[in-house]
Amino acid sequence: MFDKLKKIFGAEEMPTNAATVAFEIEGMTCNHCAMNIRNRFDGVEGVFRAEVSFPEGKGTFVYDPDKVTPEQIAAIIEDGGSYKVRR
Ligand SMILES: [Cu+2]
Repeated sequence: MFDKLKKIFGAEEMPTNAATVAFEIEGMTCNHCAMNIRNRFDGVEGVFRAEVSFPEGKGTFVYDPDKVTPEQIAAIIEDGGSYKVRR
């Protein structure tokens, strides 16, 4: 997994302590919802990767635990109230 991340982000951006969290996400009705959620993480410091699947109703996030918490990631998903993370 770290090798894969290195290829995507480049060695200099590669966190040595990257963690992964997956959430079930309620409220997505189409692929655009998944894209919408994914786009919320553009430029969010400490989130290296955001994968959201509408068919699976799920989001997987790779993050730096020194900079961001799973609760903060969940709050970004739920911002605006359209989607709900099942914790
Ligand atoms: Cu949608």
